[in-house]
Amino acid sequence: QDEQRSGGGGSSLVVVANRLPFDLEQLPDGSTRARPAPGGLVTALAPILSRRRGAWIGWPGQPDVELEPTQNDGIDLHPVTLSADEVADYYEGFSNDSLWPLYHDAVAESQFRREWWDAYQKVNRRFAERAAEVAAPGATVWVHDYQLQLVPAMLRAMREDVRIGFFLHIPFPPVELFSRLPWRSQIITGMLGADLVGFHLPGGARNFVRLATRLTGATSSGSVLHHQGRTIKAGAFPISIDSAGQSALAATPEVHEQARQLRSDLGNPDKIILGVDRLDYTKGIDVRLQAFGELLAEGDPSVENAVMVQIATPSRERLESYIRMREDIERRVGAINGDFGRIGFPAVHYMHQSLPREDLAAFYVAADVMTVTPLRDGMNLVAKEYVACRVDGGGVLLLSEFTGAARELRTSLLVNPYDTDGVKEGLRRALSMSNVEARRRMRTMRRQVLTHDVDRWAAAFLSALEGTRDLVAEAAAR
Ligand code: GDG
Repeated sequence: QDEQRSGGGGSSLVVVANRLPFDLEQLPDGSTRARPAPGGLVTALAPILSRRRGAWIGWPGQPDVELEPTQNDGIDLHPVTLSADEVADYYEGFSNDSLWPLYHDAVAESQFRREWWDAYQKVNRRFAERAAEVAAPGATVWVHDYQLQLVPAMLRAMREDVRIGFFLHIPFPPVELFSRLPWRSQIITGMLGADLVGFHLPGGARNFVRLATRLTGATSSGSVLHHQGRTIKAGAFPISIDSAGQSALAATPEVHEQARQLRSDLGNPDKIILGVDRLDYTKGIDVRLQAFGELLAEGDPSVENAVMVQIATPSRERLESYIRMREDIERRVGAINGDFGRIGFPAVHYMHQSLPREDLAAFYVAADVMTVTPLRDGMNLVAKEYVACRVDGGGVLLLSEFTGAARELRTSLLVNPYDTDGVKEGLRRALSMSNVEARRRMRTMRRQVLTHDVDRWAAAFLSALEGTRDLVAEAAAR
C-alpha cells in the first residue's frame, strides 16, 4: 500500500504556487526557455530549493501552453497548464473577484459564481495531483496563497506520507466576513489538510482557528487544532524581503547617480513624495492623492516645494473593478495636475508601468516621503523595501495601520487611511519633519528590517513545519 501511495517523484521539498518563478517561453524548435520573473519568494526559496534538489509547481503565466518540466538553477520547474477559460474562472474569477475582495475587508464587492467555484476545485486538484507525482516519499510540500487553499486536503488524500505547509500571503478575514463565502466549509477543510497553516499576523491565525472550530467540528487548544484524528498548527510568520540585497543595490553608485538625476528631472523640488503599488483598489492610492490634493489646495506645500510620484504597476486589467478603479485614479491625477500643475512641472507624476528593480531602488533612494496607505494589506513589502534602501539613514515612511508591516515598523508615521484629515496631517508632518527625528525613526525601522529578512521568514516557517512532526508524535503518545 505504501508503495502505491507514495509518488514516484524525487523532490524532497516541493513548492506549490499559482505562478512559477520563471516565465516559460516555447522556442520555435520546440524547446522551452525560462526567464526569471524575480520576486521575494523565489529569492528566499531558490537557495533552499537548489540545496535540496527542490521542485516548484506553478502556472507559467500564459493560457493553453503545454510545457515539459525543465530545470533552472538547480530547481525542477513543473508547469501546470491552464486553459483560457480556467484563467478566467479560477484565477480572475474565483481567486481575484471572489476571494481577494472578501479577504481584504470587502473593500470591493465580491462576486460569487458557481462556475468559478467549479473551476477553482478543478484547478486545485490539478496542482495537488502534480504535487503528489513530484514529491519524494516523506517529502515536505509548501503550498502558497489564496489561489490554492484546497490543495492541502486534496494532496493529503493522495499522499499520507508527506508533510504539508500552507502559507497565506493576504489577510485572513474575521468570521463575520468569511462566513459570506458560499463554500466556506470546503475552503477551511481544504486548508486543514496541512500540518502547519501560516499567516502574516497572529490575528489571521486566530480567525482561522475560530472558523475551523465553527465550521468543521475541529477542536482547538490555543493555536493547535485537532481534526479527523490529525493535528494542525496555526501560526504567524510575517514575511520580509531580501534586506541585505536591497540595501546593497541602493548603495551602488549607479543607483545613487540615478536618484540624483531623478531629482533634477523633477525640477529639484524640496520634497519628493513617492507611492509604489500594483494598481489595486486595496492599496489606497486614491487616499494619498486626496490628501495631497487638499494640501496643495490649502497652499502648504506648494507645487514648487513638493511633487508626488506614483508608480502604479499594471495588474488584473481584465477585471471590471480594476478598470473602474484605474479610471478613478487617472481622473484624480488629471484633476490635481489641472488645478495645480505648471507647464513642464506637473504636481503628480503618474506612471502606469512596471519598472526594472534598479529604477525602483533609485526612486526609493530619491524619495523624501514614502506613502503606503492601503485600506488593507497582508504585509506590504514596498514599505520594507523603502526602509532597506535608506542606507543614508534618512527618509520618512507614512504607513497605513491596516498593513501587516505596521506591526513591525512602529516608528513610521502610522495613519488610518479612512481618516482623510489624519492622512493629511500625517503627510504634513512627514513633509516638515526634522532630519534628527526622521533619522531616529528610520534607525529603528532599519534595525527591524535588516535583522528580519525573507531568509529568516522561510527558515522559521520550514522549521515550524518540521516541528509539527513532534506534535504528531506527542498526540500518538497520549
Ligand atoms: C501580496 C500581498 C504581501 C511593484 N511595482 C514594481 C515592482 N513591484 C514589487 C515591489 C514589491 C512587490 O512588487 C509588491 O509586493 P507587496 O507586498 O507590496 O504587494 P502585493 O503584490 O499585493 O503582494 C502583500 C505580499 O503578497 C507578500 O506576501 O506583502 O500584502 O498583497 O516587491 O517592489 N517591482 C518591479 N517593478 C515595478 O514596477 N521590479
